[in-house]
Amino acid sequence: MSMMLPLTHSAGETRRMWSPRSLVAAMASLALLAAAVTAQAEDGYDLWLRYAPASADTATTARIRQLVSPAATPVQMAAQRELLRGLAGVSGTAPAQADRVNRAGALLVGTPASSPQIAALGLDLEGLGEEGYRIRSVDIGGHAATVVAANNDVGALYGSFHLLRLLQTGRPLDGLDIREAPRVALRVLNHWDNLDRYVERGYSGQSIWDWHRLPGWLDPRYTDYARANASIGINGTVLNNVNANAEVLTPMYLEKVAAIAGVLRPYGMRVYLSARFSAPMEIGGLATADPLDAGVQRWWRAKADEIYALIPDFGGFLVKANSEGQPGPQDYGRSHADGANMLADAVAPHGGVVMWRAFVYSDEEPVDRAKQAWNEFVPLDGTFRDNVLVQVKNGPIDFQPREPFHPLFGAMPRTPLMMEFQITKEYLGFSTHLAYKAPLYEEVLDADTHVQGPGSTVARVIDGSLDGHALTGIAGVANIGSDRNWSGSHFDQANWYAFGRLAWNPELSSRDIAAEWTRMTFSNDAAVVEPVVGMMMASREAVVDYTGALGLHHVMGRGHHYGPGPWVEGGPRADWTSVYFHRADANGIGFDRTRRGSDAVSQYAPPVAEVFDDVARTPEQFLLWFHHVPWTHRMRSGRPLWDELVLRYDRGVSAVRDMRATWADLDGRIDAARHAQVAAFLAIQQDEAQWWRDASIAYFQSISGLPLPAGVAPPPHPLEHYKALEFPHAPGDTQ
Ligand code: BDP
Repeated sequence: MSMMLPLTHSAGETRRMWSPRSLVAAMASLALLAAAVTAQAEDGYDLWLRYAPASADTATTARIRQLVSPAATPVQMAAQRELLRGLAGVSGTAPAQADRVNRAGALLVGTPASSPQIAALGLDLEGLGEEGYRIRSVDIGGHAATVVAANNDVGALYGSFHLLRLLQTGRPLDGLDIREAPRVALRVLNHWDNLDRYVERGYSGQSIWDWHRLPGWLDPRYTDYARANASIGINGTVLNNVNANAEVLTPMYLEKVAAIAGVLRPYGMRVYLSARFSAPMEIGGLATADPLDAGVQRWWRAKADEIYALIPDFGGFLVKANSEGQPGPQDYGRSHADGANMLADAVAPHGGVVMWRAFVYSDEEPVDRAKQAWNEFVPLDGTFRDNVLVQVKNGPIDFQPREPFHPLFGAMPRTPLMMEFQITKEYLGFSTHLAYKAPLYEEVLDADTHVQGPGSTVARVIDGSLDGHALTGIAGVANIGSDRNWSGSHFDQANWYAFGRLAWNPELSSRDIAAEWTRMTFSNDAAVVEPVVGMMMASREAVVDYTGALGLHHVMGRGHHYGPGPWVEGGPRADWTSVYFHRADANGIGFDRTRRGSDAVSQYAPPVAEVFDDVARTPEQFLLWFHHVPWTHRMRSGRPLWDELVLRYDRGVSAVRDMRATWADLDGRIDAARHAQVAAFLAIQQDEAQWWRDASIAYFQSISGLPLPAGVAPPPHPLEHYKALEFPHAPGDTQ
């Protein structure tokens, strides 16, 4: 669009400019320009850091008229830049900058070391550690001021983002007395990004890491990525896929990694790499990768020294070993602890850690896949080095829409266990389905392992308080890509946001996080916040319902995992089929993991095991996870299982219909571009929810042979139609 308004200042032009007709034209042009600017600004790129002007009902910002913040270090400069940007955005004018507070409405930011005025306040900063902060309303020389104080620069940076969040969400700035410190030490994203920029299980474009142009070109996106992560307290990132390519450890790539580290460092983020266990052979020319071989140990030590010479604050290694075909210590008859400890010794002199994944299972084992990680790792408890964390997926299978918590939580008290959540929605509709995952995270974190009596929650295992670990961590498999809106859909940004917030404090409520995110991302208008939060909070359960409720799991399409595939059977591995998991036959459905079945229940502490072992006490949401029951099994609703399952499929579809209607009503309250894309995606979701429902009912009915409950519509196509659908180019499949 070109600007029609004449801009020259000759008298004639000026007269023409103000004639009534041209004035109308000019106003129309301005309106168009404004719309264009807004549309451009509202493409989702700014995430929750839009810093939109505060609306009248949230005018809290008048108070900040002066900014006093040091800018002597890169971290201090990052905080100051963000504050200037944010304050200018929210209040419409940039605050005056000064060396000291000398007027009312000042914001004072820093540490006792960086700011004499903060030192003079004598605030108690004990217990805040390296990353915590306080935000207080104070009086400085008769001037009302807000202070963000921390022990370290990065704490002040986090506090600055907190303050900006208060402003963005319209919270009053009076009487503030906030004390925050992260409950978990390592809050880390795991990118499943390959070096050719393909993202495994990625649904938002290519990898943001532009390896080919690095280190010469530092895409400004890296800085915005760091800002977004720092704003929610994420302090680390693993740049490459767990199905790792050893090349990332070669000098050429390490130089690129160092360049990224340089951009992230001012935002308190460290880089980590996924290490391929066989790297000494692939890029080191050794004949073995045996962790007990002295040459292999030397190779890794030298590699660690080389990395730390380039990146002094390198975080360490993430390792997927002896899992799904990846190399590992068991190739040499060694244990996971042998492998992890060898790498741990290499990075220990530099303060690095090893995050060793517990996602291991083998189809050569006849044992229930859900039991294998526990069997493998529990005997190793106490044998890992101090700088090893064992990284455990939230559930025992694989990021399904719902799983019970992983039985390893609580079962390895002498080892720091790191949580691994998936942010990308491999099993929850890729990026087109609206599924807010924080309720899933919350459900797992709040689950009670009972290992040390009631209250032994998974959150307390993760934050180290249950077993007294200082080294703690939580990882999220990133949903970030090169798409303009980062996450593929506007709502998927909320999953990144919520992951960070829960990693900082696993006790936050998913609903509060949703409200916070909605206010910053869309609007502070209650007429937006309430319905949007309502949609978000219902969304994950809707996905559970239309993909398979009551404890069904792993019933998706083969390989790419797109769409329904409850009929999937055969192929290379039984534990990659659906029939392995649902075990439906003419009599009933479900995986018997009770003491009479695979006995997976016994991997939980006795009070939990007893509940899961007892069909009458097992929460119905896990019924078919733990029990094989007849189709006629009476549910708490009084309905037979078959009817209940069918009704859940329908309930899921109708929940999506409701979300769509709610969103349609928000037309005009949300900027047009984002509204339109969400609306289009919800339409896709509704079609696909219907497809899931129809295909699943067609399949399970072919097994149960039972009629549909009265009033339920039959699937429009025969089962063969659904089975014949193929999606050879569905995104994200393993390569
Ligand atoms: C599964 C994914 C696969 C990953 C694997 C893992 O389908 O792409 O490599 O997990 O976590 O969810 O290692």
